[in-house]
Amino acid sequence: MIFVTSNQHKYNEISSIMQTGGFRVQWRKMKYQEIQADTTEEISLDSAKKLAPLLGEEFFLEDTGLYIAALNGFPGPYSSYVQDTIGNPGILRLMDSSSRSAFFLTVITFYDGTEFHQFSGRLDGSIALEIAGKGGFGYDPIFIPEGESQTLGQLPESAKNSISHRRRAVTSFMEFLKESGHFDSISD
Ligand code: ITT
Repeated sequence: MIFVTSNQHKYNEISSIMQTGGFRVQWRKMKYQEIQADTTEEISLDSAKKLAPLLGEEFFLEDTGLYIAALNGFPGPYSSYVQDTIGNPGILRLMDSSSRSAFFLTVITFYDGTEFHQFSGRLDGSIALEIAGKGGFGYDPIFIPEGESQTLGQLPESAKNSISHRRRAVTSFMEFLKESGHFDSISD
């Protein structure tokens, strides 16, 4: 199963999760242009539609956003730009000390050679008061998952992969693949 992303961390997480589910992932390292849209679903679908004629075979990609309630969902679909510009210190400066709830949303779009299918996964939590941890990537050092006291940057990779937004999206994706017979298992 081909996974298109420019981000090594995403590839590592996805391949490790899918490997446990019995799927082999092939990394197609590509940076593609993303539209600026209101939702992560639209961005993910638009990117897949543009790549489908270029790749001409089955593949999937995913778009992820961090949605902060007190900032009306910002940075959401702008997560990539915001991470590259103001980064985690900038996000912390935008927040006051109360009302720090947030969630990550991952939307996978799978192209089966004919049609597009979407699978999403959400992880609720809150924005930490300060940057903590060197693990993970992107917003992980400022995000504390619900029920935890440490950021995703402090938790071991295996803990992130067992609860994450990406894990949840991938789980529905793998169920779909198994049910629909799109099988590309390690044992082929
Ligand atoms: P591709 O589009 O090439 O797949 P990207 O890094 O641009 O890679 P996204 O647009 O999906 O990926 O990511 C938006 C931003 O959110 C980006 O700055 C990421 O670092 C960050 N991000 C994505 N997944 C994350 C996660 O699990 N934990 C923390 N930050 C994450």
